[in-house]
Amino acid sequence: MSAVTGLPPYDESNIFARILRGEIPSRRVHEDEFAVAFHDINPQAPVHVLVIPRGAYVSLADFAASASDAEIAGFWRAVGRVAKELGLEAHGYRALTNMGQEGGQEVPHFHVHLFGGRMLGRMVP
Ligand code: IU
Repeated sequence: MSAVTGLPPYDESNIFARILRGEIPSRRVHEDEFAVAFHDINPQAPVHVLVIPRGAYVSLADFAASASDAEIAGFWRAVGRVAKELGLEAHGYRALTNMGQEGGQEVPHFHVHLFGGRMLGRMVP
């Protein structure tokens, strides 16, 4: 277990690592030096996109603790840019990350969900 995340160390065979390497196809909507974004395979809203850093970080906790300032800035700029490119800014959207077991994280590569395209429900745990 990682002291930082409470999750196992980064696993290079996780599904998003394989998507990053192009071993598994994805419907990419954006890619740059720091981030890649693609449509979620099980969308929960008319627009449901995942934005992931290119770096190998298990979770938000790992990313916040270990990524460089340039990676952090570049990643979050990409999140905002993707939302804008998808036309979500006009009506609003939700950015969300699940962290660890109790946070409901399933894929152990840090990712931010972008939801939009309809009126979203209230955020309740
Ligand atoms: P979570 O925050 O780790 O729970 O979200 C994982 C997401 O990854 C979830 O919404 C899945 O539908 C999505 N996903 C995907 O887009 N492609 C895949 O091959 C797999 C999961 I596995």
